[in-house]
Amino acid sequence: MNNTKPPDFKTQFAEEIFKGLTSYPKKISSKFFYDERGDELFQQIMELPEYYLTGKEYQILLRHREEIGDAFASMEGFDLIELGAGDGKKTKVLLRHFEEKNFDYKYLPVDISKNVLEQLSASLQQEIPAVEVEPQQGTYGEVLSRLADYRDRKKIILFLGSNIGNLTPQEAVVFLRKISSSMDEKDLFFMGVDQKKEPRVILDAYNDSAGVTEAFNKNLLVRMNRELDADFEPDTFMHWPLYNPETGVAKSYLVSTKEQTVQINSLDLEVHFQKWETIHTEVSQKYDDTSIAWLAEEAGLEITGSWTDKESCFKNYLFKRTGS
Ligand code: AVI
Repeated sequence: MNNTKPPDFKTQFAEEIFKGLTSYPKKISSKFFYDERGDELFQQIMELPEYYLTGKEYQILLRHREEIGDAFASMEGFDLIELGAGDGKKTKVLLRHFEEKNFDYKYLPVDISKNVLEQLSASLQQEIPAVEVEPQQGTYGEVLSRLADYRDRKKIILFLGSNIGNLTPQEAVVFLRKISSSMDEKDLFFMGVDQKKEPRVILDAYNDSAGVTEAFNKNLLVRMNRELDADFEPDTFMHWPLYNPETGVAKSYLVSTKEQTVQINSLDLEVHFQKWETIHTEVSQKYDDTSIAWLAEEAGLEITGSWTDKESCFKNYLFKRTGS
C-alpha cells in the first residue's frame, strides 16, 4: 500500500473519502449518506417518533397554508422552485391549497437525482394532476445560476426540511448569498429551520431507539465497502450523536471501538484507527430568531414573515432580498 501519492480519483466520492480519511480528525461529508439505501433510511427516519422535524414542518404548512399562500400570491403569478424536493410530501400541502385558490403558478422541483424527480412528477400527476410541473435536474448551484437569468415572473425559492442545518453557519452564509444573488427584488425565499430547544429532544432525534439513524450513519461504511472495495466492519464502529446547546450544533460521529486498520482497495489506501478514534459524519445546526437574523443579514436577505408550531420547535421563514 502506498499512502503518499493520491491516485486518480474516478468519482467525487472517492476523492473526498481519500481526503477525509487521511486528515485528522477524520471526516466524511453527510452529502454521501444519500445513496439508494441512504434515501430509504432517510424516508424511515422521517417517520420516526423521535424525528419531530418532518411532522412539525408538515403541521406548520398545513395550519398556515392560507397566510403563506397570501404571502406568495401576486397578480403576475409565480414560479415555485424547490431545492431538494424529495418526495414532496410537505410541499403538496401548499400545492393543493394553491390549486384550490386557482393560483397562477408553475412548480419547478430541483434535485440531483433523475429518479427522485421522475417519482415526484408521477405522484403529482396522480394526486394533483392540475399542477404544471417542470422538473430541474442538477445541483442547487447549477439550477440557481440557470434561474438567475430568468426574470420573466416572480420566483419563490423553497428550501424545506432544515436542510440548511447540514451546512456550518459559515457555509450557510455562502449558500444563502448565492440564493440572494439569484433573486430579483420581487422574488421570495421560503426556508424551514429546526429551532434550538430542550437539548434531550434534539439528541433523541439523532439517536432513535429503533436504531434507524445508526444504520443511516453506518451506511457510509457499507457504501465505502461496495463502491470503493473497502473492508470496514460496521459492527466495530459506534454511532455517536452530540448536541451542544450553547452553539446549537448537533454532530454525528462514527467511533471505532477497537484499534484497527481498514483497506480501501480502489484508493490504494490503508486507514488506521486508534481505539475510540472518530469519523465526523454530520452537522445538523439548530437556529433561533437571533441567529437566523444574523444569517439573513450576512447573506443580503431580510425576513418578511415567519410561521411556527405551538411549541416553537420548527420555524418557516420568508425572506426577500435586502434593499428591495
Ligand atoms: C436532511 N437533514 C436535514 C437531516 C437532519 O436532520 O440533519 C438528516 C438526518 N440526519 C440524521 N437524521 C436525519
